[in-house]
Amino acid sequence: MSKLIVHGRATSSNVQTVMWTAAELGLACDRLDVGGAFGGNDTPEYRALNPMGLVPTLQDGDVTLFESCAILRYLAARYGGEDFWPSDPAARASLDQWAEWGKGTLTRAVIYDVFWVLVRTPKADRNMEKLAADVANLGKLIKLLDARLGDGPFMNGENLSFADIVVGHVLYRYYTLDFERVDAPNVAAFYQRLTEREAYAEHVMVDYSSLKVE
Ligand SMILES: N[C@@H](CCC(=O)N[C@@H](CS)C(=O)NCC(=O)O)C(=O)O
Repeated sequence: MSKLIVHGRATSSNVQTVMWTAAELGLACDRLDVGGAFGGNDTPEYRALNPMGLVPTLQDGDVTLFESCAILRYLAARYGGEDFWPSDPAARASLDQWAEWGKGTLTRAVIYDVFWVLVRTPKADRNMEKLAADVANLGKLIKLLDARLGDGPFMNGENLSFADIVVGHVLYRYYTLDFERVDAPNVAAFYQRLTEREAYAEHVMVDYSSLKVE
């Protein structure tokens, strides 16, 4: 098996999804700094790999893919074991519904509604009224996740699965941003378990201060 190549800067949460997955699956991987201040994602060569000009892009031998969650599912299906990517369609779908929710609903609420405002929007341009409503909505989502997680340890029981990656990758930002969080002991315990994993610490707990604008 050839080494994976991931194009994308370490500060991108979508790149983090892919890097964390590769590390959990024990896959050797070279990450290339592309996007953001590094640029390089708008060249014809890069667009031939990823027509959107976004990061991440994965190259695995002859396979080239964009969209972080499509990459995650590909790596999981190709290299993951039964716990990480259940072969039974019903068992997998019951996790996948939460993965889909993690990407489409929770990630949006954390990254676009809160992170972008508090980190990537100049103070003078922040709409604090909208932020308050979005934080309240995020609190409701976190409560739903809290109920789903129960006492864990992971969404599929004893071992990590692809769904934990999609849901868990945004929790580092959720817990390190400066805003008032709801009481959600199961989510807090889940996050604590993730922070104890080497792959999460290395690829997800990445300092994002270089993205901050005042
Ligand atoms: N739906 C895509 C979104 C990709 C995306 O928006 N990537 C951002 C970084 S998180 C990006 O490429 N931004 C431009 C840049 O970094 O130059 C995915 O999940 O891969």
